[in-house]
Amino acid sequence: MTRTLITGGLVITAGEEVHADVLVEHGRVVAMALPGSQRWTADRVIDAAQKYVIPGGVDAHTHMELPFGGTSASDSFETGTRAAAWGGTTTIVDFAVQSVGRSPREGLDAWFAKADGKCAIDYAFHMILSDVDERSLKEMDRLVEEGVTSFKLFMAYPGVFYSDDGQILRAMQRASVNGGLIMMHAENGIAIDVLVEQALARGERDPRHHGEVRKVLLEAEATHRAIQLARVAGAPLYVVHVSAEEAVAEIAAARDKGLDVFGETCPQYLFLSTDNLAEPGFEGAKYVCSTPLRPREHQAALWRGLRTNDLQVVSTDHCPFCFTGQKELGRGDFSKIPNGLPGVENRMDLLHQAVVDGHIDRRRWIEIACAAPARMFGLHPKKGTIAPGSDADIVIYDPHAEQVISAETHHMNVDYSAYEGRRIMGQVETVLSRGEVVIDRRTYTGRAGHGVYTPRSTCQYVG
Ligand code: DUC
Ligand code: ZN
Ligand code: ZN
Repeated sequence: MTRTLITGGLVITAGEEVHADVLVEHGRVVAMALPGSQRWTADRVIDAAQKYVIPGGVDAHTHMELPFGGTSASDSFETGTRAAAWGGTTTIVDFAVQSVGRSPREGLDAWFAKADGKCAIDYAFHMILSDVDERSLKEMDRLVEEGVTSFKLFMAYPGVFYSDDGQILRAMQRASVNGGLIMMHAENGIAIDVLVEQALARGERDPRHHGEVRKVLLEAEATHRAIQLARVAGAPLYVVHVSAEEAVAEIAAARDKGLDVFGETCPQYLFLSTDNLAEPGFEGAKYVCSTPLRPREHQAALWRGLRTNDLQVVSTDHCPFCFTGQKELGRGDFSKIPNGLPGVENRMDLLHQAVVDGHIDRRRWIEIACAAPARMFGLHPKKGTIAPGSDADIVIYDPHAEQVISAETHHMNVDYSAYEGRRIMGQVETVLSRGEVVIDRRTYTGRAGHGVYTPRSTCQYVG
């Protein structure tokens, strides 16, 4: 097994920044020391002078190959995890889906089959519960024991993924006992469906109306309701893809009461807005996702939430659909545009740009993109940090390189970029996944099947 030495870089973790040499053996970090202070020998030496040495990113919200809106997300586990590696992410937690009328176990097995032997980086699963009944509740216990320790429920999408308040309460009660973490898509889908119908009847058919019917108040109301249900059940709660200032306020108020309520936002809510949804022609379809993009005034509250720790995690909700042939399904009817944006390759870079722009500092960058998602979903300290004993998932990041994001150069299997033309300071140079170099000075050296399934413990912020 190769022994690798990474020399002279600035090692950044959520806890500290220190110039250090990092020694890697058998896929793990074995030691760290002041630069040049040890006479370590190695098969491979990576010079990281003038560079950052950071933990590989942990993207806790992806949807590779998700069947949705009459089509399927365009990245397979193979293409999506390769793109993730290019962007400095070395672990994804994807969502296995329980179909209505089927057991969670069947859904999980299907997702294992999709990912097996395909992934360039390590992966784990959450479980989407679409049918909360006695059988599903019993299976939750077993899934937690096996390392699928988090469960997404939807207050949106009636007839597809939707759970009513009774089902949500039962799942939360179960989670309060078995240690699972409920992840909530908090939008009032019943009310949204009424507004969709009324908008279409008025002839409002363009992509921008997607943002108008999925109202801020309906995200805030659902967030509030989810929090109260979690309190009744005595369960922790993680709210996914928070996009509205008013929803952040609900989470902040709950946290001020000392409740175990957590929030995630995504790059699209931090960097894009309803201005994108309103782009001329059908261009706005590229930006249709749920929760929807908001007016840009909401961004300040999201950045503030990330600084104050009212929001803990930035994941991508990577759910790509090509413009041609997929987003186009909704020409003339915004409600038929498949919901989702690509982004698994862009998250680490966009958040580094946020460091350059002064929204967050370097350690917070690593915390929200690596350490906190690893802790939230039971992967720490194996993932999300650089420390003796941790997996050697390490990125050599050049903070001085400049790049322009473009579909021409990205590696995701999707025909547009939501960030086309955006200038970024900083670029991933080299990536190690469990000690294997998978990106070598911007050449892909990884392989499908290197990535392994990684069972998780329960949320490390609770209990
Ligand atoms: N939101 C999306 O934008 N896509 C997939 C599912 C979801 O909740
Ligand atoms: Zn969702
Ligand atoms: Zn999602």
